[in-house]
Formats: sequence, C-alpha cells, structure tokens
Amino acid sequence: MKIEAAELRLISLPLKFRFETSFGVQTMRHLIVVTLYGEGLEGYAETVMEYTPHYREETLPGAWALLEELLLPKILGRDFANPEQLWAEIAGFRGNKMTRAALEMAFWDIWCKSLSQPIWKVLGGVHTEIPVGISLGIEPSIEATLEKVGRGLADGYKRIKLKIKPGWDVKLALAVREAYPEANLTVDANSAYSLNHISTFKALDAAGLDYIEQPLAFDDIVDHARLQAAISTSICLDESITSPEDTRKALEIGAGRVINLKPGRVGGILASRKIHDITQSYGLPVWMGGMLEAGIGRAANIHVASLPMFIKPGDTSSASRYWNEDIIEEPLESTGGMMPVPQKPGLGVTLKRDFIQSLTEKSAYVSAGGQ
Ligand code: OSB
Ligand code: MG
Repeated sequence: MKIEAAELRLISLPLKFRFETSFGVQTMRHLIVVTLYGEGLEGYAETVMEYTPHYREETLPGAWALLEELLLPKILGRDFANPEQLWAEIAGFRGNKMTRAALEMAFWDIWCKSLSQPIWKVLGGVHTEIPVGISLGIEPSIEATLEKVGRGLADGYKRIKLKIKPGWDVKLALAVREAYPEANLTVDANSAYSLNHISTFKALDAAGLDYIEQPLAFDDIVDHARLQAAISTSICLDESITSPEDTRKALEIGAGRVINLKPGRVGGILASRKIHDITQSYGLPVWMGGMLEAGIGRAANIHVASLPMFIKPGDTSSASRYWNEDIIEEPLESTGGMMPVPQKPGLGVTLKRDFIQSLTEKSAYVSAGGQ
C-alpha cells in the first residue's frame, strides 16, 4: 500500500456529560482526524491524547506538530506491505505512542480496505460482539452517583467503573456496593494516590471490587507491586502500560493482575495484539479501555477487543452516551451490554464529512515531497 498523501483535521466535539476525574474536568473532546490516501482508498484514525498533558505526557498540539513535521514526511510516497513495515519506519522514534498509534491505526484501515477485509479478521479476532460497561465520572454527590449506576445497570451494562480521588473513595464505593450488591463494580484513581494511602486501599477491599484501576503514579510499577502485595483486590494498570515490554515487566513483578488495554496508549494495533498475547501467557485478563473516543477511535477499539482474551467488560459503551451526533454514519451502540464488531472492510466506518467540516478548527494537507 503506497501512502500518497495525508490530511489532518483538528476538531472539537462537545460531550453530553461533564466528565470529572482525579486529573480534571472534561466537557469537550479535542482530537485530530487523520486521513491517509493511497491507491484510491482512504484510511482513518483519531488521536486519543488530551489537549493538555494530564493523563499521560502527550498533548494534542505536540501530536499535530509531530505528525505534520516529522512522521508524515517519513512515510508519504512510500510503499508498505503491512503494518509491521510501516511501524519499522517509525519504531526509532521514542515515546509519543499515542501520536504514532494514530498513524499506525489509519494504516490498518486503508490496508485492510485494500484486502477487502475487516480489521478484526486480519488481526485474528474471534468475538463478533464484545461485553461493555461504563466509566462514571466524579459526580456532585453519592445520591447522584447511585442514580447513574442504577441507570447504567438498567441499560444492561456489565460493569460500572467509578472514578475516585482522595476523599471520594471508600464511602462512595461502599454506598454503591450496598445499593447494588450483585453489580460488577470497579474504581479508577487515575494516579491520584501514593503508598501513604495503603489504609484507604485496605478499606476498599470491603467493597468487593473486581479491580482498582491505576491507583499510583502514571509511570510507576514498583510501588504498584508493593500495594498489590498489601491488599486483596486486584490492581489493574492503565497509565503505567505503554508497551508490550511494560506489560511483561509489570506482570513479572506483580504490579497488578489485570491490564486496561488502550490501543492509542500503547502505539496502536500491533502493540495491542502483543500485549494481549503477553497477558494470555500469564493467564491474566485484559479489557478494552477508552479515551472518550468518537466513532473512528471507538470502532478501532471494538475491532481490537475481538481478540480472544477480551472477556472482561470494557469501556467501549454506546456512542450515543457520549455524543448528540457522532462523526461517523454507523451507530456504534451496545444492546444488553454487548457491542457488535463492525463487519465492513477496514474499520468499517464512513465519515460524516459535513459534520466534521463544521467542527474543524484547523486542517493540513500533506503530500509526498512537500505540501
Ligand atoms: O482512565 O480510563 C481512563 C477517559 C479519558 C481518559 C482516561 C480514562 C477515561 C475513562 C473513560 O475512564 C473511558 C471511556 O468511556 O471512553
Ligand atoms: Mg483508567
């Protein structure tokens, strides 16, 4: 597949809900829609990084510059037989996994379209639908949280994840557990705690959570291993895992027993499959995380979650929970907590071009040998 040109579009999409986490409040998604052009086909991806470096270190302005000035010039005008060959070209760039993932994922879309196959099939997926839950932000009160949990369960979602931060944790988790004794509940701290908080995590053991997501620093595994040894609830790593190597090391030292896999965070689809295989070799579960993706990124996550070990419910809930209008034509909606895997070639998504145009804040067209 020869990549002839590319387009970048920075868009902002208003969220239907106010999403508060330990690192901030989000009411909008800012993302770059990446389009690759080649052999009469188009491949799409959306970036997952936040505008500012509060989840991990990547930023949207940084991603734009890196794509436009360094990454696209490296691949435009070049022919790649498969995603491995494309990745080899950009493998020497360190870090910047989310930015490089956007390029890799757009390549998967255009390449699988050239093969007339959906991504999940080429990747080796087996599931035709994937179990999903919801991630609830920090709400104004426990009562408000209980109501949202109840609505999520009534909608059929198979797991409810509650965002926590110091002072908004044990009481909340125990209240939700008391109201919903049978629910599959988890919490996500987004790195808001330290080992000084061990007593909080010991108290959380009483809430019967499936796991505690990313309690400690975004780049730590050593302290997570210490915490895991001190509590009975499983730790799930999110921010700390940016590569297959990170996964192997974390599981080797017992930093957690579950992995939240986000293709964007780890450099794309090839790396996701490697991480899936590593967790499988440890006999540990993996589940599909989310970054409040619009339709392009949501579809990509669903394809990856078709791999065999994605048994635990992920964060890829219905697009209509997030958006009044999505950026793709296909509705990505779950029924009874099951999200169907798209079946058309590539990602299987069609862009709503007029809508995307109306959301566009800036765009750039880059072609081989200069603009
Ligand atoms: O930590 O999993 C996270 C959203 C943005 C950034 C980080 C996280 C999240 C979520 C929401 O929890 C997942 C989703 O609904 O897409
Ligand atoms: Mg998380």
